Amino acid sequence: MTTTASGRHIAAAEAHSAHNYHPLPVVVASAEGAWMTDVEGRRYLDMLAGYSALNFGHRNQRLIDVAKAQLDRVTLTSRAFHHDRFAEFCTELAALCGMEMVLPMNTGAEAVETAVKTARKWGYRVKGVPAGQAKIVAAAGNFHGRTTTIISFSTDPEARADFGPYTPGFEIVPYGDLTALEAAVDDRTVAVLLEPIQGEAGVLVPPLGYLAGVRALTAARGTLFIADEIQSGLGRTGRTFACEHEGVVPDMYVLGKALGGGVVPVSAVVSSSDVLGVYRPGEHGSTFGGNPLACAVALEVIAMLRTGEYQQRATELGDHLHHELGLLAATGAVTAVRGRGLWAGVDIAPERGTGREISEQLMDRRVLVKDTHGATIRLAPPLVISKEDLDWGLDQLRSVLDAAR
Ligand code: IF1
Repeated sequence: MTTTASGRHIAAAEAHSAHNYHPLPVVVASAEGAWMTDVEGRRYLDMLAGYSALNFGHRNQRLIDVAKAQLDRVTLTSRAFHHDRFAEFCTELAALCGMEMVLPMNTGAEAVETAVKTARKWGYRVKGVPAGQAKIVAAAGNFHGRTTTIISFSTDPEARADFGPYTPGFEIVPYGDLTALEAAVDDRTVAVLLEPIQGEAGVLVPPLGYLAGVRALTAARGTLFIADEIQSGLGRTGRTFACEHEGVVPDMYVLGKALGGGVVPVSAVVSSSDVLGVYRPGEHGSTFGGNPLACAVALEVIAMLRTGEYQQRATELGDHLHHELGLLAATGAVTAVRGRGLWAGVDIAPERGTGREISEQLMDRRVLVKDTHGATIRLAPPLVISKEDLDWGLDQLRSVLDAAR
Protein backbone atom coordinates (compact mmCIF):
# COMPACT_ATOMS: atom_id res chain seq x y z
CA MET A 1 0.00 0.00 0.00
CA THR A 2 2.85 2.39 0.75
CA THR A 3 4.02 2.15 -2.91
CA THR A 4 1.03 4.15 -4.15
CA ALA A 5 0.36 7.85 -3.62
CA SER A 6 -2.65 6.93 -1.47
CA GLY A 7 -0.53 4.50 0.50
CA ARG A 8 2.07 7.10 1.24
CA HIS A 9 -0.54 9.62 2.47
CA ILE A 10 -2.22 6.98 4.64
CA ALA A 11 1.06 5.76 6.15
CA ALA A 12 2.08 9.30 7.07
CA ALA A 13 -1.36 10.06 8.51
CA GLU A 14 -1.21 6.91 10.63
CA ALA A 15 2.27 7.81 11.84
CA HIS A 16 1.57 11.40 12.75
CA SER A 17 -2.09 11.78 13.70
CA ALA A 18 -4.10 10.38 16.60
CA HIS A 19 -6.14 7.33 15.61
CA ASN A 20 -9.50 8.76 16.72
CA TYR A 21 -10.98 7.77 13.38
CA HIS A 22 -10.80 4.64 11.19
CA PRO A 23 -11.25 6.25 7.79
CA LEU A 24 -11.78 4.27 4.61
CA PRO A 25 -8.48 4.08 2.65
CA VAL A 26 -9.41 6.86 0.22
CA VAL A 27 -7.25 9.99 -0.09
CA VAL A 28 -9.35 12.78 -1.59
CA ALA A 29 -7.53 15.42 -3.65
CA SER A 30 -10.41 17.37 -5.19
CA ALA A 31 -14.20 17.43 -5.25
CA GLU A 32 -17.15 19.03 -7.01
CA GLY A 33 -20.87 18.60 -6.57
CA ALA A 34 -21.56 15.05 -5.41
CA TRP A 35 -18.19 13.67 -6.57
CA MET A 36 -14.73 13.47 -5.00
CA THR A 37 -11.48 12.54 -6.79
CA ASP A 38 -8.63 10.77 -5.02
CA VAL A 39 -4.89 11.30 -5.41
CA GLU A 40 -4.79 8.59 -8.08
CA GLY A 41 -7.55 10.24 -10.12
CA ARG A 42 -10.34 7.80 -9.14
CA ARG A 43 -13.76 9.44 -8.77
CA TYR A 44 -16.14 8.54 -5.96
CA LEU A 45 -19.81 9.35 -5.43
CA ASP A 46 -20.12 11.02 -2.03
CA MET A 47 -23.13 9.54 -0.23
CA LEU A 48 -22.10 10.96 3.16
CA ALA A 49 -21.76 14.69 2.35
CA GLY A 50 -19.69 15.43 5.42
CA TYR A 51 -22.50 14.13 7.66
CA SER A 52 -24.80 16.72 6.05
CA ALA A 53 -22.31 19.60 6.14
CA LEU A 54 -22.19 19.39 2.32
CA ASN A 55 -25.91 19.67 1.59
CA PHE A 56 -25.13 22.06 -1.28
CA GLY A 57 -22.41 19.83 -2.73
CA HIS A 58 -18.64 20.19 -2.82
CA ARG A 59 -17.45 23.68 -3.77
CA ASN A 60 -20.91 24.98 -4.66
CA GLN A 61 -20.09 27.83 -7.05
CA ARG A 62 -22.34 30.37 -5.32
CA LEU A 63 -20.66 29.65 -1.98
CA ILE A 64 -17.13 29.65 -3.38
CA ASP A 65 -17.80 32.97 -5.14
CA VAL A 66 -19.03 34.71 -1.98
CA ALA A 67 -16.15 33.24 0.03
CA LYS A 68 -13.59 34.44 -2.53
CA ALA A 69 -15.12 37.92 -2.57
CA GLN A 70 -15.06 38.11 1.22
CA LEU A 71 -11.45 36.88 1.33
CA ASP A 72 -10.54 40.04 -0.58
CA ARG A 73 -12.33 42.27 1.95
CA VAL A 74 -11.97 41.15 5.62
CA THR A 75 -12.00 37.65 7.15
CA LEU A 76 -11.77 38.17 10.93
CA THR A 77 -12.34 41.07 13.33
CA SER A 78 -13.22 39.28 16.59
CA ARG A 79 -16.45 40.39 18.30
CA ALA A 80 -14.57 43.23 19.97
CA PHE A 81 -15.76 45.27 16.97
CA HIS A 82 -18.66 45.14 14.56
CA HIS A 83 -18.26 44.19 10.89
CA ASP A 84 -20.53 44.81 7.93
CA ARG A 85 -21.81 41.24 7.48
CA PHE A 86 -22.71 40.50 11.11
CA ALA A 87 -26.02 42.31 11.59
CA GLU A 88 -27.29 41.06 8.20
CA PHE A 89 -26.34 37.47 9.06
CA CYS A 90 -28.08 37.57 12.44
CA THR A 91 -31.16 39.29 11.00
CA GLU A 92 -31.50 36.86 8.08
CA LEU A 93 -30.84 33.73 10.14
CA ALA A 94 -33.31 34.79 12.82
CA ALA A 95 -35.91 35.46 10.11
CA LEU A 96 -35.29 32.07 8.45
CA CYS A 97 -35.94 30.43 11.83
CA GLY A 98 -38.92 32.60 12.73
CA MET A 99 -36.99 33.72 15.79
CA GLU A 100 -35.59 37.03 17.10
CA MET A 101 -31.96 36.52 18.13
CA VAL A 102 -28.81 34.62 17.15
CA LEU A 103 -25.65 33.70 19.07
CA PRO A 104 -23.07 32.67 16.42
CA MET A 105 -20.40 30.05 17.08
CA ASN A 106 -18.30 27.77 14.83
CA THR A 107 -18.75 24.04 15.38
CA GLY A 108 -21.86 22.12 16.25
CA ALA A 109 -20.56 21.14 19.65
CA GLU A 110 -19.82 24.77 20.45
CA ALA A 111 -23.42 25.62 19.54
CA VAL A 112 -24.77 22.77 21.70
CA GLU A 113 -22.57 23.92 24.59
CA THR A 114 -23.92 27.43 24.03
CA ALA A 115 -27.47 26.06 24.10
CA VAL A 116 -26.78 24.28 27.41
CA LYS A 117 -25.24 27.41 28.95
CA THR A 118 -28.10 29.58 27.63
CA ALA A 119 -30.78 27.26 29.00
CA ARG A 120 -29.12 27.16 32.40
CA LYS A 121 -28.70 30.95 32.52
CA TRP A 122 -32.30 31.44 31.39
CA GLY A 123 -33.36 28.91 34.07
CA TYR A 124 -31.70 30.91 36.84
CA ARG A 125 -32.41 34.44 35.61
CA VAL A 126 -35.91 34.02 34.11
CA LYS A 127 -37.51 30.75 35.25
CA GLY A 128 -36.22 31.15 38.81
CA VAL A 129 -34.56 27.75 39.27
CA PRO A 130 -32.42 27.74 42.46
CA ALA A 131 -28.73 28.39 41.78
CA GLY A 132 -26.80 25.37 40.57
CA GLN A 133 -29.89 23.12 40.36
CA ALA A 134 -30.81 23.40 36.66
CA LYS A 135 -31.58 20.09 34.96
CA ILE A 136 -31.58 19.35 31.25
CA VAL A 137 -33.33 16.26 29.85
CA ALA A 138 -31.77 14.51 26.85
CA ALA A 139 -32.58 11.31 24.97
CA ALA A 140 -30.88 7.95 25.05
CA GLY A 141 -28.96 7.40 21.83
CA ASN A 142 -28.25 11.11 21.49
CA PHE A 143 -25.33 12.58 19.63
CA HIS A 144 -24.69 16.28 20.24
CA GLY A 145 -20.92 16.53 19.92
CA ARG A 146 -17.68 15.52 21.55
CA THR A 147 -16.94 18.03 24.36
CA THR A 148 -16.62 16.82 27.95
CA THR A 149 -19.99 18.23 29.00
CA ILE A 150 -21.79 16.88 25.93
CA ILE A 151 -20.39 13.34 26.27
CA SER A 152 -21.38 13.57 29.96
CA PHE A 153 -24.96 13.00 28.80
CA SER A 154 -24.12 10.58 26.00
CA THR A 155 -25.36 7.00 26.38
CA ASP A 156 -22.70 5.66 24.00
CA PRO A 157 -19.93 3.97 26.02
CA GLU A 158 -17.46 4.62 23.16
CA ALA A 159 -18.14 8.37 23.36
CA ARG A 160 -17.92 8.46 27.18
CA ALA A 161 -15.31 5.96 28.31
CA ASP A 162 -12.40 7.35 30.31
CA PHE A 163 -13.41 10.99 29.93
CA GLY A 164 -14.74 11.45 33.50
CA PRO A 165 -15.44 13.10 35.83
CA TYR A 166 -18.65 13.94 34.01
CA THR A 167 -20.69 17.16 34.08
CA PRO A 168 -23.80 16.78 36.31
CA GLY A 169 -27.25 18.22 35.67
CA PHE A 170 -28.53 15.96 32.91
CA GLU A 171 -31.21 13.26 32.89
CA ILE A 172 -31.72 10.71 30.10
CA VAL A 173 -35.05 9.39 28.88
CA PRO A 174 -35.80 6.90 26.09
CA TYR A 175 -36.09 8.65 22.71
CA GLY A 176 -39.66 8.79 21.45
CA ASP A 177 -41.21 8.08 24.87
CA LEU A 178 -43.47 10.95 25.93
CA THR A 179 -44.56 9.24 29.15
CA ALA A 180 -40.96 8.98 30.33
CA LEU A 181 -40.33 12.58 29.31
CA GLU A 182 -43.38 13.79 31.22
CA ALA A 183 -42.10 12.03 34.35
CA ALA A 184 -38.65 13.54 33.97
CA VAL A 185 -39.60 17.19 33.44
CA ASP A 186 -39.91 18.93 36.82
CA ASP A 187 -39.59 22.46 38.23
CA ARG A 188 -35.80 22.37 37.90
CA THR A 189 -35.91 21.31 34.27
CA VAL A 190 -34.74 24.26 32.21
CA ALA A 191 -34.71 22.44 28.86
CA VAL A 192 -35.39 19.30 26.87
CA LEU A 193 -32.62 18.83 24.28
CA LEU A 194 -33.42 16.54 21.34
CA GLU A 195 -32.43 15.75 17.78
CA PRO A 196 -35.70 15.79 15.79
CA ILE A 197 -34.22 12.74 14.03
CA GLN A 198 -31.31 10.95 15.74
CA GLY A 199 -28.43 10.81 13.28
CA GLU A 200 -25.60 8.86 14.88
CA ALA A 201 -28.11 6.49 16.47
CA GLY A 202 -28.91 5.32 12.95
CA VAL A 203 -31.26 7.95 11.50
CA LEU A 204 -34.04 7.25 13.96
CA VAL A 205 -37.30 9.07 13.18
CA PRO A 206 -39.41 9.38 16.34
CA PRO A 207 -43.04 8.17 16.40
CA LEU A 208 -45.40 10.61 14.66
CA GLY A 209 -46.68 13.02 17.28
CA TYR A 210 -43.63 12.77 19.49
CA LEU A 211 -42.20 16.17 18.59
CA ALA A 212 -45.63 17.77 18.91
CA GLY A 213 -45.97 16.10 22.30
CA VAL A 214 -42.58 17.42 23.42
CA ARG A 215 -43.62 20.87 22.27
CA ALA A 216 -46.89 20.78 24.21
CA LEU A 217 -45.29 19.32 27.34
CA THR A 218 -42.40 21.80 27.46
CA ALA A 219 -44.72 24.74 26.80
CA ALA A 220 -47.04 23.60 29.61
CA ARG A 221 -44.13 23.16 32.04
CA GLY A 222 -42.30 26.42 31.21
CA THR A 223 -39.31 24.40 29.97
CA LEU A 224 -37.31 25.21 26.83
CA PHE A 225 -37.58 22.82 23.89
CA ILE A 226 -34.15 22.87 22.25
CA ALA A 227 -33.99 21.22 18.81
CA ASP A 228 -30.53 20.15 17.69
CA GLU A 229 -30.98 20.51 13.92
CA ILE A 230 -27.26 20.48 13.21
CA GLN A 231 -27.59 17.35 11.08
CA SER A 232 -31.36 17.16 10.42
CA GLY A 233 -31.80 20.79 9.47
CA LEU A 234 -31.18 23.06 6.47
CA GLY A 235 -32.94 20.99 3.82
CA ARG A 236 -31.75 17.45 4.56
CA THR A 237 -35.22 16.02 5.37
CA GLY A 238 -37.07 17.96 2.67
CA ARG A 239 -37.92 20.92 4.92
CA THR A 240 -35.78 23.75 6.22
CA PHE A 241 -36.07 22.20 9.67
CA ALA A 242 -37.00 18.60 10.53
CA CYS A 243 -39.35 19.92 13.24
CA GLU A 244 -41.54 21.26 10.41
CA HIS A 245 -42.69 17.72 9.53
CA GLU A 246 -44.81 17.90 12.69
CA GLY A 247 -45.56 21.60 12.47
CA VAL A 248 -43.44 22.15 15.56
CA VAL A 249 -41.42 25.29 16.36
CA PRO A 250 -38.98 24.75 19.25
CA ASP A 251 -37.88 27.48 21.66
CA MET A 252 -34.36 27.23 20.30
CA TYR A 253 -32.72 25.87 17.14
CA VAL A 254 -29.13 24.66 17.32
CA LEU A 255 -27.62 24.83 13.83
CA GLY A 256 -24.26 23.96 12.27
CA LYS A 257 -22.75 21.80 9.49
CA ALA A 258 -24.51 22.94 6.28
CA LEU A 259 -24.90 26.49 7.66
CA GLY A 260 -21.25 26.92 6.61
CA GLY A 261 -21.96 25.37 3.18
CA GLY A 262 -19.11 22.89 3.57
CA VAL A 263 -16.71 25.86 3.16
CA VAL A 264 -16.19 27.22 6.71
CA PRO A 265 -17.36 26.06 10.16
CA VAL A 266 -20.48 28.06 11.06
CA SER A 267 -22.89 27.26 13.87
CA ALA A 268 -25.44 29.19 15.87
CA VAL A 269 -28.08 29.12 18.55
CA VAL A 270 -31.28 30.85 17.38
CA SER A 271 -34.07 31.75 19.79
CA SER A 272 -36.29 34.52 21.19
CA SER A 273 -35.05 37.67 22.85
CA ASP A 274 -36.62 36.39 26.09
CA VAL A 275 -34.10 33.55 25.99
CA LEU A 276 -30.99 34.97 24.29
CA GLY A 277 -31.58 38.31 26.01
CA VAL A 278 -30.25 36.76 29.26
CA TYR A 279 -26.64 37.42 28.22
CA ARG A 280 -24.62 40.37 29.42
CA PRO A 281 -21.29 41.36 27.78
CA GLY A 282 -18.42 39.10 28.76
CA GLU A 283 -20.59 36.10 29.71
CA HIS A 284 -19.96 34.00 26.61
CA GLY A 285 -17.95 34.30 23.40
CA SER A 286 -15.69 32.88 20.71
CA THR A 287 -12.69 34.19 18.78
CA PHE A 288 -14.11 33.16 15.42
CA GLY A 289 -17.85 33.12 16.19
CA GLY A 290 -19.71 35.29 13.66
CA ASN A 291 -16.60 36.21 11.69
CA PRO A 292 -17.00 38.04 8.34
CA LEU A 293 -16.09 35.04 6.17
CA ALA A 294 -18.50 32.80 8.09
CA CYS A 295 -21.27 35.38 7.86
CA ALA A 296 -20.74 35.92 4.14
CA VAL A 297 -20.97 32.19 3.37
CA ALA A 298 -23.88 31.58 5.76
CA LEU A 299 -25.80 34.51 4.25
CA GLU A 300 -25.57 32.81 0.84
CA VAL A 301 -26.66 29.51 2.40
CA ILE A 302 -29.70 31.26 3.87
CA ALA A 303 -30.49 32.83 0.46
CA MET A 304 -30.21 29.41 -1.18
CA LEU A 305 -32.53 27.86 1.40
CA ARG A 306 -35.02 30.65 0.87
CA THR A 307 -35.63 29.42 -2.69
CA GLY A 308 -36.98 26.10 -1.36
CA GLU A 309 -35.29 24.27 -4.25
CA TYR A 310 -32.98 22.24 -2.02
CA GLN A 311 -35.84 21.21 0.22
CA GLN A 312 -37.81 20.23 -2.91
CA ARG A 313 -34.91 18.17 -4.23
CA ALA A 314 -34.50 16.41 -0.88
CA THR A 315 -38.21 15.59 -0.90
CA GLU A 316 -38.40 14.28 -4.47
CA LEU A 317 -35.06 12.45 -4.52
CA GLY A 318 -35.70 11.29 -0.96
CA ASP A 319 -39.02 9.71 -1.96
CA HIS A 320 -37.19 7.89 -4.75
CA LEU A 321 -34.35 6.84 -2.42
CA HIS A 322 -36.72 5.40 0.17
CA HIS A 323 -38.81 3.65 -2.49
CA GLU A 324 -35.71 1.91 -3.86
CA LEU A 325 -34.43 1.05 -0.38
CA GLY A 326 -37.84 -0.42 0.45
CA LEU A 327 -37.48 -2.77 -2.54
CA LEU A 328 -34.08 -3.80 -1.21
CA ALA A 329 -35.63 -4.54 2.16
CA ALA A 330 -38.10 -6.84 0.37
CA THR A 331 -35.18 -8.96 -0.90
CA GLY A 332 -34.00 -9.63 2.64
CA ALA A 333 -30.58 -8.05 2.03
CA VAL A 334 -31.61 -5.14 4.21
CA THR A 335 -33.46 -5.68 7.49
CA ALA A 336 -34.64 -2.11 8.11
CA VAL A 337 -34.66 1.30 6.48
CA ARG A 338 -35.21 4.53 8.42
CA GLY A 339 -35.08 8.19 7.55
CA ARG A 340 -36.75 11.14 5.95
CA GLY A 341 -35.96 13.11 2.82
CA LEU A 342 -32.53 12.50 1.32
CA TRP A 343 -31.35 10.78 4.50
CA ALA A 344 -31.53 7.09 5.31
CA GLY A 345 -30.20 4.61 7.82
CA VAL A 346 -29.99 1.14 6.23
CA ASP A 347 -29.55 -1.94 8.43
CA ILE A 348 -27.65 -4.63 6.51
CA ALA A 349 -28.71 -8.24 6.98
CA PRO A 350 -25.89 -9.73 9.13
CA GLU A 351 -25.28 -12.59 6.68
CA ARG A 352 -24.45 -10.01 3.98
CA GLY A 353 -21.72 -8.40 6.11
CA THR A 354 -21.12 -5.64 8.61
CA GLY A 355 -21.70 -1.98 7.87
CA ARG A 356 -17.96 -1.49 7.57
CA GLU A 357 -17.56 -4.41 5.16
CA ILE A 358 -20.36 -3.10 2.96
CA SER A 359 -18.80 0.39 3.09
CA GLU A 360 -15.47 -1.07 1.94
CA GLN A 361 -17.12 -2.98 -0.90
CA LEU A 362 -19.00 0.16 -1.92
CA MET A 363 -15.71 2.04 -1.87
CA ASP A 364 -14.33 -0.53 -4.34
CA ARG A 365 -17.30 0.38 -6.54
CA ARG A 366 -16.54 4.10 -6.10
CA VAL A 367 -19.34 4.95 -3.70
CA LEU A 368 -18.53 6.39 -0.28
CA VAL A 369 -20.83 5.91 2.70
CA LYS A 370 -20.29 5.69 6.46
CA ASP A 371 -21.28 2.82 8.66
CA THR A 372 -22.54 3.37 12.19
CA HIS A 373 -23.13 1.02 15.10
CA GLY A 374 -22.10 -2.16 13.30
CA ALA A 375 -24.87 -3.10 10.91
CA THR A 376 -26.09 0.29 9.72
CA ILE A 377 -24.90 2.38 6.81
CA ARG A 378 -25.96 5.99 6.51
CA LEU A 379 -26.94 7.45 3.14
CA ALA A 380 -26.94 11.24 2.99
CA PRO A 381 -25.73 12.49 -0.39
CA PRO A 382 -25.46 16.17 -1.20
CA LEU A 383 -28.90 17.57 -2.04
CA VAL A 384 -27.48 18.58 -5.45
CA ILE A 385 -26.96 14.93 -6.48
CA SER A 386 -28.58 14.09 -9.83
CA LYS A 387 -31.19 11.35 -10.01
CA GLU A 388 -28.92 9.51 -12.42
CA ASP A 389 -26.02 9.57 -9.95
CA LEU A 390 -28.30 8.57 -7.08
CA ASP A 391 -29.55 5.61 -9.14
CA TRP A 392 -25.99 4.67 -10.06
CA GLY A 393 -25.08 4.71 -6.35
CA LEU A 394 -28.09 2.54 -5.52
CA ASP A 395 -27.11 0.12 -8.31
CA GLN A 396 -23.70 -0.28 -6.65
CA LEU A 397 -25.40 -0.99 -3.30
CA ARG A 398 -27.65 -3.61 -4.94
CA SER A 399 -24.61 -5.23 -6.61
CA VAL A 400 -22.65 -5.32 -3.35
CA LEU A 401 -25.57 -6.87 -1.49
CA ASP A 402 -26.24 -9.40 -4.28
CA ALA A 403 -22.58 -10.40 -4.37
CA ALA A 404 -22.65 -10.88 -0.61
CA ARG A 405 -25.30 -13.61 -0.81
C1 IF1 B 1 -17.75 12.92 14.66
C2 IF1 B 1 -21.58 11.37 14.41
C3 IF1 B 1 -23.02 12.41 12.86
C4 IF1 B 1 -24.40 16.11 15.18
C5 IF1 B 1 -25.48 16.64 15.92
C6 IF1 B 1 -24.02 18.10 17.09
C7 IF1 B 1 -22.93 17.62 16.38
C8 IF1 B 1 -23.10 16.61 15.41
C9 IF1 B 1 -26.88 16.13 15.68
C10 IF1 B 1 -21.56 18.21 16.69
C11 IF1 B 1 -21.90 16.09 14.69
C12 IF1 B 1 -20.72 14.60 13.35
C13 IF1 B 1 -19.51 14.61 14.22
C14 IF1 B 1 -18.58 13.61 13.61
C15 IF1 B 1 -19.43 12.61 12.86
C16 IF1 B 1 -20.77 13.21 12.77
C17 IF1 B 1 -21.81 12.36 13.37
F1 IF1 B 1 -21.43 10.21 13.75
F2 IF1 B 1 -20.55 11.67 15.08
F3 IF1 B 1 -22.63 11.34 15.19
F4 IF1 B 1 -23.25 13.27 12.00
F5 IF1 B 1 -23.93 11.62 13.23
N1 IF1 B 1 -25.27 17.61 16.85
N2 IF1 B 1 -21.93 15.03 14.03
O1 IF1 B 1 -24.60 15.13 14.25
O2 IF1 B 1 -21.14 18.99 15.60
O3 IF1 B 1 -18.99 19.65 16.68
O4 IF1 B 1 -18.98 17.91 14.90
O5 IF1 B 1 -19.50 20.28 14.31
O6 IF1 B 1 -17.60 13.48 15.76
O7 IF1 B 1 -17.24 11.82 14.38
P1 IF1 B 1 -19.57 19.23 15.37
